[in-house]
Amino acid sequence: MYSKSTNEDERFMRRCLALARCGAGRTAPNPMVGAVVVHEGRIIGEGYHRAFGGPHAEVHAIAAVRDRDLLRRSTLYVTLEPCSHHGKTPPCADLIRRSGIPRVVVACVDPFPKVAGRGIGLLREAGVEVVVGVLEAEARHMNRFFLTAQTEQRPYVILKWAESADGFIDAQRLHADRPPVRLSDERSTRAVHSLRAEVASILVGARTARLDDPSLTVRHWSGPSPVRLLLDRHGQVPPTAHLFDGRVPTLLFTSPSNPTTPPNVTRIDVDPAQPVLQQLLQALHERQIQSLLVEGGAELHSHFIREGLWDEAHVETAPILLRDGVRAADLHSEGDAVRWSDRTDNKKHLLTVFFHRRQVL
Ligand code: AOF
Ligand code: ZN
Repeated sequence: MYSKSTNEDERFMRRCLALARCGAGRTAPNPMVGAVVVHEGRIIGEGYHRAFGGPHAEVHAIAAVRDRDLLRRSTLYVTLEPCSHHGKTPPCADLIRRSGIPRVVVACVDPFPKVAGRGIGLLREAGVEVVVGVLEAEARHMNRFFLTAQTEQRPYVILKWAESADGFIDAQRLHADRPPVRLSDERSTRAVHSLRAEVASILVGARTARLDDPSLTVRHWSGPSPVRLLLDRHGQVPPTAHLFDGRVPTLLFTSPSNPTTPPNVTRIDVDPAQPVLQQLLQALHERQIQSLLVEGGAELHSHFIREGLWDEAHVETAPILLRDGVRAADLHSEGDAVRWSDRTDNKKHLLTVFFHRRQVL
């Protein structure tokens, strides 16, 4: 049974999306999910998935309804298809069926293999009217890390770099003796740190680790620091680097021929004869790491772009002339972005976001 959504459906789904976001940072590797129960245009129960392993959004929303008789005349709104499997919790589709709720509005189907349409199927078989696709784009964007892990079997990859007004990055490649030029300002640094707080892992290459000695922690924003990743096939980064300070877990991707292992790392040997980035993404996927922020350098970015292994790029353009370095335009053209949007945050910095062709949006 397919029926149409209404403006009212969108209004209540928007509330579900806001509720879902309350779980941000605590649900991974599970999705963020929000739900409301509506009776005659009024919300009578709401809830969200609060933390990994805990009750699902639908359970909280239905439990919050005081007058249980109203359930038989209510609509349940939920940002993700209700589950049909026995996981850490029993199936929500069963709970909904038993509660007598006659109508369910869902934002997007759950591609998780144990669910994948079965939740909706169970409800329809039980005679529940199910509407799918209300504010679907918003719901998919919110859970793009979770969804990419399910459909692509790899983490969602975000590339991030800053370039000069004349289109260069990494001037140190040519002038290793010069001190690094700071392209970011206070405001864009905060934006980067807020992005760091959202992702599960951050990667840099050996060159960047050596020249910039980054900590890759979240300092100018609140939130947990992601797992740090270093790709250093030949062991070029000194053991005194910040990445090895033990303050946040670090995974080192290197080759078996590298004789040294720096302190405070989990070492993962990659086969140099096989595609390295694919091995790296596979290792992250196995650890249920669903998002990766690549912070450079230029060579690492262009590898991800050339292999089509990215989903989103955050490019900051600074009002500085570098005059030489690696041409950022090379990354742009390799990126072959199909959709882009930009916004001027202030007169100085232009933050540009590209989306990859295989976007999950
Ligand atoms: C959630 N929260 O609100 C919904 C989810 O191991 P379990 O039992 O928690 O099941 C996890 C799966 O259930 C998850 O991957 C997703 O497919 C589905 N729906 N999960 O954690 C929720 N509705
Ligand atoms: Zn569930």
